[in-house]
Amino acid sequence: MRFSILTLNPGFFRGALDEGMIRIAREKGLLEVALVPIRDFTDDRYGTTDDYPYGGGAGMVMKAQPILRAYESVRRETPGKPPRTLVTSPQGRTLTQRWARELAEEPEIAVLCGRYKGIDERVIPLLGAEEISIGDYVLSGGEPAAIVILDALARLIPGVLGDAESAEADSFSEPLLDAPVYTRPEDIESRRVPDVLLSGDHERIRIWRRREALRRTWLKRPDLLLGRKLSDEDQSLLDEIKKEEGR
Ligand code: 9D3
Repeated sequence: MRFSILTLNPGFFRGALDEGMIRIAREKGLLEVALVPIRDFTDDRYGTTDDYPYGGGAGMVMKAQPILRAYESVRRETPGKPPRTLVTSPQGRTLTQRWARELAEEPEIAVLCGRYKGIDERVIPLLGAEEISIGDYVLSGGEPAAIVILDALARLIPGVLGDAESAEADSFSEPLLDAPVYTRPEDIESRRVPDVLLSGDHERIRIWRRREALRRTWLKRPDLLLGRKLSDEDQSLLDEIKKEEGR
């Protein structure tokens, strides 16, 4: 996948691109990230990227021209089919795991990071872009959203994760919270690791983990269980949990 980031603030991404899953995907040659500094595509000597909003009001608006020129430079890099183009925006459709899985299949994505009060509205249809939000809280701009999107997609690109991890990643299509995990030592200020995890009985451990995953989901994210068909095993584990939790 080629992932182009059009931004007024390329410095934001340095570091993030060289760590974690994004770095692994890049090192494996499965992901290429291109930072496109919008300021490089301004046409006046001051490098003006924003201007006052028509109709007045507070805040500045990102100008269309530098963005359109930056986008043309992306198109020149990989002629052919246009990239799937996203614009970060609080007005966007919220990124979900389902949408991330779909986007991870694209060979080329361009993300335009919004800043200031917003982007000249005409840019969106001109780029054939989809607006994307990462959730209902206020960021100061689209750059952190672009990193979140890239991280979510990078780990879904085929070959980035090992087989075991990919199998686990798939199981988000079956969204349950994780069971608690522990590592050494066995005792920390009298808080002990649950005995079952030290038992070596893999079947008991599997069932315990499943029960605790269901318990946490039931207690912390009951919305994830609503309208979901449970296996007979899950249903009887959940019945036990409800009894234990007195609900
Ligand atoms: C709808 C919010 N606006 C009300 C006046 C103000 C505003 C808040 C935050 C305008 C721009 C921004 C900057 N946010 C983003 O660019 C952004 C964002 C976010 O704030 N939350 C979640 N996802 C995203 S993607 C881009």
